Amino acid sequence: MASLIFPENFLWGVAASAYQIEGAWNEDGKGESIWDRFVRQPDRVLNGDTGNTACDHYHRMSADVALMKDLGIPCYSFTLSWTRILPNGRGQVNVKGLDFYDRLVDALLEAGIRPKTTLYHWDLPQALQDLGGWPNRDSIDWFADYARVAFDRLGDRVHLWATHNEPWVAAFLGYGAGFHAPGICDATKAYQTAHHLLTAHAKTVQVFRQGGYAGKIGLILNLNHLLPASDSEADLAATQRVYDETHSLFLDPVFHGRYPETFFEWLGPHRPRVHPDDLSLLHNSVDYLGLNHYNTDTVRFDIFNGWLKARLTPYAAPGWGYTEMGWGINPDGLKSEVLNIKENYGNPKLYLTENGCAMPDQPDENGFVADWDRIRFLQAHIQALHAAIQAGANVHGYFAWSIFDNFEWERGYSQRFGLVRVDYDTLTRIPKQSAYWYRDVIARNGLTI
Ligand code: IFM
Repeated sequence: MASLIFPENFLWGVAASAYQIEGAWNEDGKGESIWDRFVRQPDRVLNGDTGNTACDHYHRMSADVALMKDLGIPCYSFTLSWTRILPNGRGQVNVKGLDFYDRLVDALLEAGIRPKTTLYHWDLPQALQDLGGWPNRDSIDWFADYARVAFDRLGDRVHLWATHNEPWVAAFLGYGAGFHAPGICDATKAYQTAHHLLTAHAKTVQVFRQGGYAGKIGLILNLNHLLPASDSEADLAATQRVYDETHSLFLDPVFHGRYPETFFEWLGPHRPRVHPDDLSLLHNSVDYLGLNHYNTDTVRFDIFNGWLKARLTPYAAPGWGYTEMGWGINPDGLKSEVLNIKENYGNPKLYLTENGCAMPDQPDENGFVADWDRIRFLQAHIQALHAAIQAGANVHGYFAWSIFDNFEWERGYSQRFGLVRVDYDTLTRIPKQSAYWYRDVIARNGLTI
């Protein structure tokens, strides 16, 4: 047996997002978001599921925090619902909405759990979508103004902030492929959205820094690992294009102050409009980078597949298979991604802000799930992260996705990522084996393997 111990003060946590767990979609003055609208449209979400109730966290918040305390969780990463705070996205503040997050932060601190707060996890106010949404350049100011309201109210107690979670998803699944709200399929809008999300992030960081709020602020990116399907020139070039869209498009402006020019040439008419000052605002606009990592894909040239002319196929490493999402498991992919950030982007301070898996959980007669497959996944990824740290990566924390089973977007409730099972009929929470296993990892600050 060997022990893999993490650095002192390494931050262990769990993550969840507002729309996926809160429910109470139209209570206490909350406004409509693009997801509230999207789920009501036919055939958008599997089985017609909605986040109307989700895990009912809005009403069960105190008990949920108590459960996290029991499970020994040191940090809880949650997101704010923009329309709970500003029902129309701007203008009138909804006091009851802000009060909810105020109570949540107080409850966490009281329980000895550090709050980590993300401003945007895909639930744009519908009123702002009606004005054009993220493709409208005004979205930069809408977002920064909303962020200021959140900083003013919570900034005395929340000292770890993120602007966006996975802007690639918001831009390309929301405005490009249309699988996510607002369900638009338009490549030009998708790339413009990516640029506006980034610039809104940078402007918000400027507000944070100039406002003298205490703490650190970062950006969270989903970086899947990519492997070319072969050494052919066509597959290598296709892999580079997918890398550029998922990685360089977000990392280059933040860490190098530029966009990937060759990729922008490839985009031709879809190339986003960038104002002269945007890149200087973006350069060095994070105190830390959040990395969400789940899976690896191989990439093959495919002339018929989208504007990138690339086809992705899930890749599972030898001895591993696929999760319920169909995602390929390859723990080494995590190590490669972390080391890529270290080597090519200046070894910034990094948190592994999401990692986990949907598995075919089988509850026993008491609702208990002995999820050894999830434990094996988590253990291997934490081990890979440890190896990256040993190789010099500047990693400061790990967050398991997710504390609860929850609403998995277009797949509804069909996918269970939680350390804690949620019975959707009774809304009872039942910690799985993995929750107790993770409690031990946290207590030891590492793994025994
Ligand atoms: O559930 C999502 C989350 O909202 C963003 N990151 C990936 C998770 C699993 O798909």
